[in-house]
Amino acid sequence: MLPKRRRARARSPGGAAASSALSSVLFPGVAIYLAEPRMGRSRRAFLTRLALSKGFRVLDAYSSEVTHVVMERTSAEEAVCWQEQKAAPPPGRPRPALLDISWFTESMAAGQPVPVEGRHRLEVAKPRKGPPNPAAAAAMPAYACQRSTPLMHHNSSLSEALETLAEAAGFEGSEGRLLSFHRAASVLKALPWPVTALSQLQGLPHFGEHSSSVIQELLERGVCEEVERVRCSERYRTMKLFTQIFGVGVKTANQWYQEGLRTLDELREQPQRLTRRQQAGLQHHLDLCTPVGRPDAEALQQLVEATVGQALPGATVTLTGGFRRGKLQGHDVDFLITHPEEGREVGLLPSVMSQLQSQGLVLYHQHQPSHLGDPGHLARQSHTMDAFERSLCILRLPKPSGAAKGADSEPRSTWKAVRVDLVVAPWSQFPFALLGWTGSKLFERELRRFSRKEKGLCLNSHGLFDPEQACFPVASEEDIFRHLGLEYLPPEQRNA
Ligand code: DCP
Ligand code: MG
Repeated sequence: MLPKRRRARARSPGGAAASSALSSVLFPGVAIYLAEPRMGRSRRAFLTRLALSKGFRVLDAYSSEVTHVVMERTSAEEAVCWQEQKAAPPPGRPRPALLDISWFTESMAAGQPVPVEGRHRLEVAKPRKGPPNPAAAAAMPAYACQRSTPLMHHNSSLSEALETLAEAAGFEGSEGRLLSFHRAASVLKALPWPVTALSQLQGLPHFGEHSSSVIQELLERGVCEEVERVRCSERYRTMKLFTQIFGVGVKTANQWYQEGLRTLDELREQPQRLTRRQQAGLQHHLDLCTPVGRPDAEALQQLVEATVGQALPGATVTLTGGFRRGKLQGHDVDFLITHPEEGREVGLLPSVMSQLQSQGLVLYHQHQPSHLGDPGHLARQSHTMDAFERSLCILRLPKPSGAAKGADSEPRSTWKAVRVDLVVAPWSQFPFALLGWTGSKLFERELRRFSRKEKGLCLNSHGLFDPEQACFPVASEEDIFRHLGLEYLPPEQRNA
């Protein structure tokens, strides 16, 4: 611990650097509050500057926005007492994690928030029999859009097990089971405390017999046999391998599996069977299955913004998808482009693409024209496809100089392939497009199901429509939540 702290201290910047870093929050899903009692004011100020300089958000006052409370030389009992004196968070929003300084120093050394583990928590020293607040279980709303789901939560290993079963069900085409497991996993993500006993699941929505028995086994034995069996199975591993290829869905992967294909090399031997997209996906597979980090997403944002700004001054580029929800990594980078004068965005994307191509940055792209003019398309209910013009690309992202050489001085590739989606929305539909492209996928499905079942309205990435297909006028995402009678959830609380 100490060496890490020393390293962190050695790297700490002066006051000027710290204040200039205030504007560049790299981890919007994380809001730190350094609790002072044992820390002392000057140490707190020092740690604040350090965190700000590394792109963390540090709040000066305790509020419902705080996600991580960090304490030093404080016992679990004291920490819990301290928190109980604070105002309870609004309904549906979890209490922040109470963490020892070790989480903070490790995160500073890593240059990003490290996952919260049991050893960081100040609660674990004082295990409880039931949930800290039994009313929380009863009050857990059924739809993911009615509750906050932060990126970092208290039940990762349990939710990951259920998500493996969800994924495996999806591979078998069993949509119902896929959704059941995903919904149960998502409830765990929203819980403000770690589940330590099966009884704590009582009263929680979406916990049927199957999901409950998986959790029971995990709590009692540390592993679940069914999950382990699935993870090791040839079927799951092959389907995962194939569906990770750009342009390959469950249907194609299953067909290949049924034909006895098992490896990427076997696919490469039959290029005539592959679409152009799949060929590009296989060609750049190694890069594409390496997660894209936030710095890469930001570099791409600058590139896309510069190109779009040159092609059409006044047009805006918004980073959406997982990165907007505060994720540190993603499988691709999603951008939404618009222009405040409706209609000006028409024709923009082809000129942006040819500009990128002339710079040699496009390894693959497929342009899909807009279907916004198709009759009846706008009010159609679909959780995946919208009618916006888009370009699904693989871009060539130059690596920062210095990254091009390995420790052994062997020259490495100076660039890497990254999946990028560029989507163009007309200004009037932009809030719906932004909401639809921010995700998570389950959050979107739940929001649309809530609109339909509870409000009798159809929500998609183009609008919110009443039964006569009239669209509600909106100017922001907040307006959409308001029309639906939902409390607004910022993107970093949509990690359902
Ligand atoms: N989306 C959509 N229509 C598509 C593709 C995606 O409406 N044809 C939505 C679903 C997601 C969001 O856009 O909510 C982003 O899709 P991704 O698949 O990129 O998902 P994430 O960005 O959340 O995940 P990752 O971090 O792995 O990229
Ligand atoms: Mg994405």
